[in-house]
Amino acid sequence: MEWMNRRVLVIGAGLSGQAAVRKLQHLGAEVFLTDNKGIEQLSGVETLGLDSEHLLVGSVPEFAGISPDLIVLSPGVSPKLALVQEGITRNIPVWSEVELAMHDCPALCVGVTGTNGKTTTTTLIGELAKRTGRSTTVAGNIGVALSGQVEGMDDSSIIVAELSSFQLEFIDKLRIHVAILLNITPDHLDRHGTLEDYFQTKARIFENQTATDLAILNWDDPLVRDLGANLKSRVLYFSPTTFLQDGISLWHDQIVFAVKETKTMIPIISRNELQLRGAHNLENVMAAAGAARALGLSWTEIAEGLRQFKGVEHREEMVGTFEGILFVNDSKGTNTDAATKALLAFDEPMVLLAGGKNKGLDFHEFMKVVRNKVKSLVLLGQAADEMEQAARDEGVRTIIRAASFEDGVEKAIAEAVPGDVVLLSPACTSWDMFKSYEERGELFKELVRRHYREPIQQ
Ligand code: UMA
Repeated sequence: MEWMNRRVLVIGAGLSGQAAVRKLQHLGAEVFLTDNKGIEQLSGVETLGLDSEHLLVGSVPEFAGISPDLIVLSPGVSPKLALVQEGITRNIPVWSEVELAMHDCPALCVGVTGTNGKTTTTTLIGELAKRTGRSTTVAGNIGVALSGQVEGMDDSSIIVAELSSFQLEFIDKLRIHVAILLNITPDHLDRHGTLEDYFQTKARIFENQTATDLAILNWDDPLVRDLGANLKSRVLYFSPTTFLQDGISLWHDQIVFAVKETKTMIPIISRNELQLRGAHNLENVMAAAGAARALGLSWTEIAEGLRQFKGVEHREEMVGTFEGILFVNDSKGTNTDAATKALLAFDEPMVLLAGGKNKGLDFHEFMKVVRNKVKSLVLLGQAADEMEQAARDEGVRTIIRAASFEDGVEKAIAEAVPGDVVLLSPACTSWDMFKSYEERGELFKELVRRHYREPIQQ
């Protein structure tokens, strides 16, 4: 597209919208930015250099007053918005911010979508991709808008993009050379209406692939598996539950890559060598290994990268094993669903450190899992009373109250013996004691390390 003096309307002035504006300005387009929030609620827009004719925030602008040649949507903006509908009716192209980002970008693009595991898989592929020695950027739904990252890339660059269904909804020519669909379970149905619509939107990640591209699909998810028959690209399946004669799967405890035609089976790594735990992480590891192979790494190089990967910071992150006790930081487990997943990832006896500020959740179902998985529950923060009550109602046996975060960590350590796991997965936000879950996770790691460097004198 020739951009000079094209009128482009960007909707949503968050991370994506602001990055899109910058990219469009760089291309020479005339950019209009709108957001339903007022200027006082938006941060960073003042740095874009837009005058009042082009910065249209706090109310919905008249379509006719802008007459855009193109509309760029932030992922959080629903296509039902009247401005978008009007654009569609008038046959004006509507693009997702990721379409704009990758338009004319020569980099090789690895894209990861699915309901769960996207961030871990994207981060892991990013780490593996760096081992190729090529310039590698990780961006997208992971918290970094793609549009801000692509400048200066060439065909030796690699971009690893986490892609949500929202971002895939308005793609046009976006070509993902190595595209992964991890799994599909109901999510974001308020936006997509039906699971079918949500699934079809995610499947658009394969839409512009060619025969030389690669689709990596989860064999265990019937919806995802069936997609393989109709794709233009080559397909690589993975399965943590079924041995695949063609693809990446488990052979006893080994993750292996098998090719039926040549009757070969290459062991990649034993699952016991991975620092990532839980069946859900096997999916992520297998998909990432497949992508890394497509980037040209040897299986030995891939195994080394997998072995070293500690997970995404604050998400079931392995802090380390001290005196036989494994410490895990899952500070990002700010709701009961996330904390339940973390609990289910471990088979060892567990001490759970939980509590903080409740998001308005009921803890009873969560405490049923705690009763079955946890030997000692250490509670802290504003929600401790409520959590203790739910824990007692559900029959959790050992409940310990902590006066502070530091006290909680010490009490959790005191409860653990070699062979145990001490897990911080609060099921609550950090905002009663910290600025963010990151700050809480950092303190947890620091306190654990400090404890073992300088054991408390009795
Ligand atoms: N807005 C409007 N009109 C609307 C709706 C929103 O003006 O009808 C405005 C809001 O007032 C706000 C702006 O749009 O100012 C926010 O845009 P956004 O929601 O698209 O948020 P961004 O800051 O651009 O962040 C987005 C992704 N957010 C969403 O998809 C909701 C981020 O994913 C992503 O990291 C970022 O782009 C960079 O690519 C977050 C997310 O929650 C992590 N994703 C969902 C998920 O993972 O489940 C999909």
